[in-house]
Amino acid sequence: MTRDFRLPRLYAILDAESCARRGLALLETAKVWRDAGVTLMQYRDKVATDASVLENAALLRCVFEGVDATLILNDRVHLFAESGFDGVHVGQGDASVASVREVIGADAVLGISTHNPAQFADADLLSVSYVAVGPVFATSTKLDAEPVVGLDGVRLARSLTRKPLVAIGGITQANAASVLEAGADSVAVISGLLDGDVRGFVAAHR
Ligand code: 3NM
Repeated sequence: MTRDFRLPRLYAILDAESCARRGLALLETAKVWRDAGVTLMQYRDKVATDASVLENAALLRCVFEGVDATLILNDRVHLFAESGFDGVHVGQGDASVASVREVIGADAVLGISTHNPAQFADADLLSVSYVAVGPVFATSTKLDAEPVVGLDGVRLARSLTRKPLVAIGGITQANAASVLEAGADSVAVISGLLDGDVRGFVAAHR
């Protein structure tokens, strides 16, 4: 499945804490997103135990069974094989990309977060499947977010990497088009999906 991985314009991030804060059940939210046409989803849970993450990963796989969707695990590289997911997404503070590749193998999808020009340029040389740039706009989802890079940051990242480019941070249905116009191939969204109209978002960026 991962060999012909293509980045859809909407990259949905199912963030457990963001769901819990809104009183939304994780699996029910995933089902709504699946039914709305989401085809790329990252499962992000910064606080749960490994056992709980694996349990949810198995359930999420069931939710997307029979759907041509790509499932990405946030961090927890050591759980990748057992998760049955298609890839992992790592941040700058995590293990080196080379060591992550060794664990997950050459065919798995691997994404990395970047926040400044040096990181955009460095990421172009790494064996990653895509580069994420952010935060594009202010976000209250990630408390330790780096400074906002803005649309100019997206343009700069686009000029510094040939990798597929994912933009993240404060993206909503209202501003997604401007982010894509700035050069992103895909927009990664948490709040904009939990608080917005997922079906409309998917339809607008098919
Ligand atoms: N990473 P929302 S910003 C998870 O800049 C994450 O790398 C970011 O959430 C980065 O769509 C962010 O609710 C939060 O703004 C995105």
